[in-house]
Amino acid sequence: MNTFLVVLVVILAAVAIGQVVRVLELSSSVSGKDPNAVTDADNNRQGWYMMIFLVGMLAFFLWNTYDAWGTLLPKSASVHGAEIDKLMAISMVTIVLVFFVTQPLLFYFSFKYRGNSQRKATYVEHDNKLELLWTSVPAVVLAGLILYGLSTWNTIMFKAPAEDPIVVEIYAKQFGWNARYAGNDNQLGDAGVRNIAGANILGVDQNDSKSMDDVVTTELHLPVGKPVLFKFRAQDVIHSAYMPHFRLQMNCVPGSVTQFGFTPTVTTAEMRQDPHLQAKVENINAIRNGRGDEPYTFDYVLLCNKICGSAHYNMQMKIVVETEEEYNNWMREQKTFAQTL
Ligand SMILES: [Cu+2]
Repeated sequence: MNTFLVVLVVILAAVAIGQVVRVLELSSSVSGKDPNAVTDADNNRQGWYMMIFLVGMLAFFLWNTYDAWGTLLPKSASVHGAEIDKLMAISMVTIVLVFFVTQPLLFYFSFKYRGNSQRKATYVEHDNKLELLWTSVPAVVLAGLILYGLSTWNTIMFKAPAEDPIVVEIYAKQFGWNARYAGNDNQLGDAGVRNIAGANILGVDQNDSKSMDDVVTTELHLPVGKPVLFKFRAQDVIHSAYMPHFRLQMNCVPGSVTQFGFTPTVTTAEMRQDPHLQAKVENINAIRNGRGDEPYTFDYVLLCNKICGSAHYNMQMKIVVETEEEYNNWMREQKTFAQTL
């Protein structure tokens, strides 16, 4: 009933506005004026609307940036992450500077050269100098950003391999993650979907001697400051291993192995002391508290960043970055592949 009344009121309001406009048109035709003629007063009003919109838009941009600042990721927790953050910062500063120069000019010119019955527009057919300027300046700036991005990518992806990295397989399937550590020999045994049977959910090859000391886990533990080499595999569809706090993402593709080498620099315990992160966690817990949910404690997380099916949203694995001693203690408690057979 309420909806019906609202629709009725809207329709009647539209009819009423239509009638008022019609009356205005008729009255101006009686007095001999063209109802569609644009007057200087109309142009002035539209010009000032442009300026008001400009100020409102810039104010909204500044408020929005300020308001959302606390939801940004905390400082990077990996060596290469600092490079990615620098690239991101330089790109964003460039974009925002250009925004603050071009948008005010655009709106100000609309205002300054608004219609005026005393003034006639100049007809300009073509201007080579202007064309050259507004083509070459953005081209040079964009080429600079792209070259900088490519060189950052190259230094992260094609650096000399670290000596003796800890080799860990990250295994994706609908819908969950497993990690497989290479064990004492630091070499992963062969694996493939045809070997999947019973508890051997990763399809580790029992006939490969390198498999026996491998360790399959449901949590990812990493010692701080030690180089790690991830080998990514997928069982069914393409997934994407996303570890935002390390500024790391790599697709996991069925039938092939992708890899990424990096070094974590901040332990979970240290990251929990970061002021930016603490403010963020407080904000989350204020919301959770309002709903009567359990409080949240920060942990690094591995998420899937490829929409891979109905439970994609819940595909995550806890990551713990700890001291080498804590890592070794944890590793001693895990079962090797041979022990699970
Ligand atoms: Cu997935």
